[in-house]
Amino acid sequence: MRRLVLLTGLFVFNVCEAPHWCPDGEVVKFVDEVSISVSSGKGGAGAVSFRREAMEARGGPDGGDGGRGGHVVFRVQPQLNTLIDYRFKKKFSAENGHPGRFSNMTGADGKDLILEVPPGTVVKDAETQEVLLDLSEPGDTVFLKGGRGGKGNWFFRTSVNQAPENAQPGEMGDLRQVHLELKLIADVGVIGYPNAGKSTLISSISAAKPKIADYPFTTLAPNLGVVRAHDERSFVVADIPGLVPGAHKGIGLGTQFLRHIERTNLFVHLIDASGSAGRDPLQDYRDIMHELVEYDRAKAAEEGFRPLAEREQLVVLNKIDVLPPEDLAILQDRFAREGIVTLSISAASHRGLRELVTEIGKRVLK
Ligand SMILES: Nc1nc2c(ncn2[C@@H]2O[C@H](COP(=O)(O)OP(=O)(O)OP(=O)(O)O)[C@@H](O)[C@H]2O)c(=O)[nH]1
Ligand SMILES: [Mg+2]
Repeated sequence: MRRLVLLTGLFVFNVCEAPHWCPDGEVVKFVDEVSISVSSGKGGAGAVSFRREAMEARGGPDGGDGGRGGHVVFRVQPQLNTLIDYRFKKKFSAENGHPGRFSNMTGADGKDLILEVPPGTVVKDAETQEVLLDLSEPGDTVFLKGGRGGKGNWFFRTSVNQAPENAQPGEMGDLRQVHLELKLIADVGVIGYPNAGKSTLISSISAAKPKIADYPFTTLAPNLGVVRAHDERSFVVADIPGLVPGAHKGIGLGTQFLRHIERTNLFVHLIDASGSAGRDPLQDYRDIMHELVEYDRAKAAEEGFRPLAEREQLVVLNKIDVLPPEDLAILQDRFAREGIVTLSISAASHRGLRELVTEIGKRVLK
């Protein structure tokens, strides 16, 4: 179920419906994968040509060589973090070499095909699954060489055959079906109470289709969506199962899922502003912050651990479609008086999502 959705001017895609669950406590990794066919260019043909000059009736051979076909090159581009560009176009070909010409002119080489991929991309044979390239460091790797250009008839002249009429055709390029795989780590983690609308948000800004329902703990494992911001770059958002007071003591689903966003620098802290569950939204915010602080306390001794409560957060009031504007203004003001800047959205009706995605994009991609 992969599809393209045009949403308030943003292109948004799905990556992978089934997160690859990783029970050993590592950061959950999701796999972005695509199959494509790539071909290098055919070499240009050598030319058969003879000099034609005013004072020379029978000029010698002067057919030049054909140019080399374009190579297929994988370029590791650190700014990329998904394989989103290969989701729809499936066939990629380098340019063929140009034929040789008269006056012993060599044909131009075909243009190389440069395939930009994020670091961590593994290139496998689509059929055998054999790993062909493991691309982690920035730089270029020639994957398929272009065919050699054919020799022109100038090359074949000898003392006994001074007017050869033969030239070589260009060598064929290579064609391969490959499977690209990338393990993704979320750039943004969506946290909040159960039913805050975390899965609804991810389904509205990406093509991921997590289960959504009006009961708590609908989400039992993180969901992942890839969002493409309007500037053509993309980022990965993970929806974390809901937290409740006492989660650090194992209440509800506990805080076990927070480990999946330990390497995430930005959180969207989503709050049900409608108060539909009978709770106060500002208190919801404090409750979740308290759970983060408790989580941090338990992890403090771990080397390299960076407290979650101190990470950058976008505090987002959701479900504003069912909140009278004056109540929303009062709520925004209550947060503001505590020094908390809020954004307001309706994940269900898409209000404010463009601004939210732009804001996330600015912070993640800066
Ligand atoms: N009116 C309104 N309802 C919303 C909005 N966003 C989500 N909901 C509803 O809120 C309920 C919970 O939504 P989910 O997206 O499943 O919430 P969640 O935060 O993922 O919940 P858990 O997975 O249980 O933690 C569903 O009934 C949604 O339809 C919104 O913007 N407006
Ligand atoms: Mg959910």
